[in-house]
Amino acid sequence: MNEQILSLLRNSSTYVSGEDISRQLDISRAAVWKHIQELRQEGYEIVAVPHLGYELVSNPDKLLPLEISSGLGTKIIAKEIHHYDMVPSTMNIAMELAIKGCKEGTVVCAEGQYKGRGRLSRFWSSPKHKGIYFSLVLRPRISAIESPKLTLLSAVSVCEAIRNFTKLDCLIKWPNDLIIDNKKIGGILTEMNAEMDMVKFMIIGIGINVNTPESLLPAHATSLKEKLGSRLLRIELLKEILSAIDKEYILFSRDGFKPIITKWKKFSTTLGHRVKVHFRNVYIEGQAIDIDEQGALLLKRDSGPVERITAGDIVKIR
Ligand code: BT5
Repeated sequence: MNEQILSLLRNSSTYVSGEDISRQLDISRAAVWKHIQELRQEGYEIVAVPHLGYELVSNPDKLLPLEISSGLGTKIIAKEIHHYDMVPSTMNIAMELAIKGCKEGTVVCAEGQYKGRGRLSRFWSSPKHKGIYFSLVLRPRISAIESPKLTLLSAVSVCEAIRNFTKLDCLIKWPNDLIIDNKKIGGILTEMNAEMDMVKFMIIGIGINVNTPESLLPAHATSLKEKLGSRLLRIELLKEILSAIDKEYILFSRDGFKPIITKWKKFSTTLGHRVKVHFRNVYIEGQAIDIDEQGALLLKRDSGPVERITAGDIVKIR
């Protein structure tokens, strides 16, 4: 009902009377008032003028489901959206929903996280109302070994969305870092549940520093606001990201992984460079020469052989 009232207010260039709302939606005047109060509590600024009615003055700077869905037009992604104020991590909530059988494309987003996490349980700084933090449930028909493909697909989608939205030169550092001017502005965390080697579901966690001051971020991190010099509407960027993932995911199901690799290579800040890979106390150095059709990094070692790297952190040497 709140959604319908918002839509009436949005579609009117002037005040909408309580009587009109009550008649059009077939609810009592008291119910209209109750819903207006609820919307105000969510942060919508709605003025009420006696004898004239209600007017929507401004939308809240929150990632509210009503706002995300409005005009989104995706086919699979974000048909179901759960929004929270502060949570430990959106990953855990999405995991519980997925286990209970939620719809593919379900999104869990939060205004802030106090235990936001990266890979290997590293922390993810998620200050309230500053960034975009969400987890997405996917049920791709792939084997567990193919799961890195979805990390790369997500990275390509987010990178494209940021480039379109901000015109900044966003790049991808293998496998999951979003980079602008050598500083990290976002990251992707993929967790999955597989059975008999087939993926049952995957949770894609995405964190982007949008209006975050560098003082709230670790060293080597920055935000879109720091780069652009002005604040961005988080909700608009989130919508752009969700649309991009929807598009890439549908293409992936139809045409396979090749088109994603092509795009990934275009945005890569890794390929063609000498890098050091670190994984579980092992360091390997070499030339990052390619990505294979499963999304693994191919590293040519000085001693000759080409190693296939499926996980780890890399540092660019030159
Ligand atoms: C990542 O891990 O880059 C994946 C981050 C995924 C975060 C999202 S937010 C929504 C969802 N819910 C969660 O709880 N997580 C996901 P990794 O590559 O391991 O990078 C972690 C490292 O990045 C940390 O060790 C820090 O050095 C650095 N870091 C922490 N917070 C950062 C931030 N906000 N921006 C840039 N770097 C950060």
